Amino acid sequence: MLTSTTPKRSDKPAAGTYRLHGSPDSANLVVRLVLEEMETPYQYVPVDRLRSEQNSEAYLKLNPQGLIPVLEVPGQDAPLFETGAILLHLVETHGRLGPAVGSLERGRFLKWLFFISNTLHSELRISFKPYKYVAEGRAAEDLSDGLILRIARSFELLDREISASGGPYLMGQELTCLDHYAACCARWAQIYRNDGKWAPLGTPYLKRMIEELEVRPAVNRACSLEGIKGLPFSEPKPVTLPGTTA
Ligand SMILES: N[C@@H](CCC(=O)N[C@@H](CS)C(=O)NCC(=O)O)C(=O)O
Repeated sequence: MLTSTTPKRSDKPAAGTYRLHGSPDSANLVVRLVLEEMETPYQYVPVDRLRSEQNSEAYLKLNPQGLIPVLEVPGQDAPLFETGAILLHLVETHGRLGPAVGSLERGRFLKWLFFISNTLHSELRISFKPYKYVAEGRAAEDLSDGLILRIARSFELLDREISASGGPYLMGQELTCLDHYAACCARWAQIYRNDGKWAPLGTPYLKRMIEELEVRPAVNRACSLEGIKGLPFSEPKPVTLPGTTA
């Protein structure tokens, strides 16, 4: 639930209010989906990627990696970065969108959260910007193409897990933050640099899951705040606002 927009970065966080730093359709989308799903108030602080604001002195104090998102959390002694860590913190704080510590399903939830964050999301990022790792040109194209095969395999594993859990979600009947995170990865895998190289056609359980998510009011709210039009996960279109992931 968005409370206000464009506060200055130097403002102190209002008591009890999260501050989400992001840019349209960047990894902050995952955090925004979860905050909207939890109906938790937050302020959104835009980071202008066109002006490389994520590398400004002020932003590097929030995340020394110069990466989006950051969530400032009242009551914590430092801003949070890393999407997976932010999700885990929100789940634990609000007792929603993930099984409780000590529950039977907790380990299963954790392993898929770390899988999405460490493997799927990481490989997607590298496939988008291979030139950060190898020379631009043939080597970069080969790296990106190789990763797309691995990413397709990761989506197959998620598909199998949804099937094994009985669906419609990764953890079975309960919606968790895993579903929002996986759906965003499916979105990004279909657009941006890898356009046309992967589609959720061979993963019917995953496809059905992302279609279920698309009709949720929280998803509609989050996507419209990110400038995402149409069906965000099953028929994604790149955002055309300045400062997007592309
Ligand atoms: N491991 C990080 C990855 C975050 C990430 O890759 N953020 C991208 C936007 S989607 C970013 O900030 N890119 C800016 C840059 O590379 O300069 C996380 O999970 O939060």
